[in-house]
Amino acid sequence: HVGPSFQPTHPLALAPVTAPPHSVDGFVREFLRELNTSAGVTLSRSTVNDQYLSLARTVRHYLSARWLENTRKIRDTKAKMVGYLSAEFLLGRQLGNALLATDLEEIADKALASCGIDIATLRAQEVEPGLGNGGLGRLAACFIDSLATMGVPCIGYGIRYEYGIFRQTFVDGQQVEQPDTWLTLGSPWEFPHPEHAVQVDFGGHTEKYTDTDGVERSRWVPAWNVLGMPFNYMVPGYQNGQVNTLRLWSAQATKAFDLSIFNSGDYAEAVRAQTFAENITKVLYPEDSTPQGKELRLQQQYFFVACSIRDFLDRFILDGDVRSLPDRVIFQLNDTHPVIAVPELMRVLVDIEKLEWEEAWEITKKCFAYTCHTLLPEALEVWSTELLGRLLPRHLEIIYRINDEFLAEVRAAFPNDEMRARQMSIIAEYPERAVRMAYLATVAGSKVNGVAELHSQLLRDKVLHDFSEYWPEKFTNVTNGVTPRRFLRLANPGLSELITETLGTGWLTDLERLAELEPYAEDAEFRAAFVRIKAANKTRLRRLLEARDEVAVPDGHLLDVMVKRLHEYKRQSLKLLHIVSLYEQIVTGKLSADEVTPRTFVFGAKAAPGYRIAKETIHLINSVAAVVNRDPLVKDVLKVVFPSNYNVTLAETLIPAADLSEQISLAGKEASGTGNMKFALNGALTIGTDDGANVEIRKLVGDDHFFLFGLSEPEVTDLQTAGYRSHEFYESDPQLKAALDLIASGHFSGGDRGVFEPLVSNLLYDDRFMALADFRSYVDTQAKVDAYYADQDAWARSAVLNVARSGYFSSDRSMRDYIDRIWHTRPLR
Ligand code: Z57
Repeated sequence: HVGPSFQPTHPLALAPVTAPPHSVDGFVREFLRELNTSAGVTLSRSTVNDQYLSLARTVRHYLSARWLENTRKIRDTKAKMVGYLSAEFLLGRQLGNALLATDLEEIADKALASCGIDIATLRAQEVEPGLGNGGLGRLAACFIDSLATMGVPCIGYGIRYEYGIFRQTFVDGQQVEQPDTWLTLGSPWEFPHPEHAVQVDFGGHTEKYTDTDGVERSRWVPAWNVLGMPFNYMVPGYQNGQVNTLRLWSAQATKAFDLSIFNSGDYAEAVRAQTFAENITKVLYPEDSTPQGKELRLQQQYFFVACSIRDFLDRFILDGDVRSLPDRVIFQLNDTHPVIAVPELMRVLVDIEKLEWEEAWEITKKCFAYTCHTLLPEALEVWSTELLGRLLPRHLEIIYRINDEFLAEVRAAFPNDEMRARQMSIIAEYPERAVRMAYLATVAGSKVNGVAELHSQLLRDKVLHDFSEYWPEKFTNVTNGVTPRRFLRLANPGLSELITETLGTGWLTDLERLAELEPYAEDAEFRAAFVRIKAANKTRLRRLLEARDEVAVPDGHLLDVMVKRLHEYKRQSLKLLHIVSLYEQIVTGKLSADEVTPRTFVFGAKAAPGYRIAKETIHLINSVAAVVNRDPLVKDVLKVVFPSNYNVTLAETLIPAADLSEQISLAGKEASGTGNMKFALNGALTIGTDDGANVEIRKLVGDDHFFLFGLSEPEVTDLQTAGYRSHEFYESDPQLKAALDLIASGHFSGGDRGVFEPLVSNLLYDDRFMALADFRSYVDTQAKVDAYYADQDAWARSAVLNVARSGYFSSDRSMRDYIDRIWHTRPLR
């Protein structure tokens, strides 16, 4: 470690780091140097992987100079930073984004071509870091992209899972999970920093003692520990010379483990201990919105936030004055996963820094803000006090004290209202004593936000009602957004070029400027160009799916796409009932094939491995696809495509090709949705319920350019209260009955009625998410989609208006809202 007294004498060591020359020759030289010195091969002997790794490292060199400078500036100016704490960062491939950020796309193309290499082959070699499940993880990735682009100092803190989200394959139509070995071919984007490793303690007990100042204190006597090894990733802003940091933690065994090896003489036992430590960051939990309450998961959560808080203090609070912390950082809690950071900061301030409890609490409250991403009660994390007390005894003590003081306040404000105090308690008593992490976050956070207008309102009215009554000013909304760099410029270069030809440059970092496209919706030539681009994107998708999945996507179809995690509340089964119904009507002659608009239905979805109904739904989609796709009666009219392993990379080809975006969750269940924004931005029309950010999309693009259907949230609540019996909808709608009966008959399971019986029964006798109640409205609206699509000109006009009116959904705007309403940080310079 080089200390402050280190005085370099060579003049080159004193000069700032410089990037290689921004030219084809400069790039070639750097690339060949990487091949020779890092990969250790000559160009003629190099493999595609050697070339990809060398290309990645070459691009990295252009960024690192700016990165080092940026980090220095943040430290010197003591700028307030955002510390984005998230158990997931679903980054997607890095190469394309790095080339775009450095404005090296053309140069790299030419440089590699001159070496006889097609850059597309190298791009395809990259395995995306899938360190997230879905919306929440991808949102974190969009946010750090926007902050870098806006020059706002941010450090993302998360977990470097050795295995990210599983690779999905289908065997006989059923999902089979394979480990995601994303690191095996090398990871050129990360910088390991063993010198910044941090020790994290676990287990043991607490004890009272009298400190040297005579004060009675509590201290933690932990039983075991692991080492947190940081890996840095550069987060480049879009062509602005700003590079922020994402720091992901990996668990390793500490010296204590090594010592136990030496002492025990039991080699196998000692290695087992090593493995035990490294297990903590071994794998991403694949449940999206349904926490399993597993001990290892709590270990992951504490591990990464303990590392991150220690790291922030060590690297940015150089004078050791922890009282300045609120001026230096705001930790944004991405859902409840990092909420154990609250008692951890209290522990550091009180037990280690020896601050008074009251002062520590004032600091802690200023340092955190909490984003809630759900409305489903089963998604709200609780940790049993038994487990928490066993793994983190001191933290449990701290949580109890936070709760005692909070409840004393509540009781003072509402005397004789013990029910209220009990309802608001951070500690739940039934079915077991447990810590409600969302309540802890709400009590500790300076702000609590939902992720779309409707969601934030429902948080205030329902999920956190008592808290919003008590602290109305604490609650706010920040509607989600998506980064237009990845999801428009990189994913849809054709449309991006058309926009630049029309508006000039600048729109990519000022997305509201898309509004200037509005008049072009009336311009036949512009519409024709738009339609050509959509067709080219479909061709690109067709080629990809042919190569990737050996499926044929017909030409000239309406492309209807539903891609998202598989979840009952998202209602993939409703989409499926529509398909089965169309099929049933055509096959039985109730509907003539030439009355329906030829459509290709695309699904992409992973199911949590333990989520039975979700997995059965995947099986049913594949089974329906198999039957529909080989039936000559619907040939050329209906096609169902379900490529396996939907991920960010596939999304980037799929979304720009879509005509119709399916956003059909039961109203009041989808917190926001972000896929909905990506589709609209790429000129797909939405068929959707009045849920999450759909509400805002519809308001902005206009009712004439959005297909709304289904119950509203208040109607859902009323129907629930009145008593929902899905069976009645089945009985009273012959079309719905016929579709469900066809599935129940075994038609899609080789005559076996048992295979999909649980799914059918679930819909008929439970249907928690009211798919049957919304069926009629859905299929009627789909008929309107068909009719509208027949008017290609009107459709294109609406599609262009969707693009023109989606500027609001840039994650740059979300970041401005966080800054104004929550963080109060400023860009550098
Ligand atoms: C997750 O991806 C989301 C919520 C969760 O509670 C968990 Br756990 C994972 C999603 C919501 O379902 C989406 O509606 C939302 O758009 C996304 O988070 C980002 O806010």
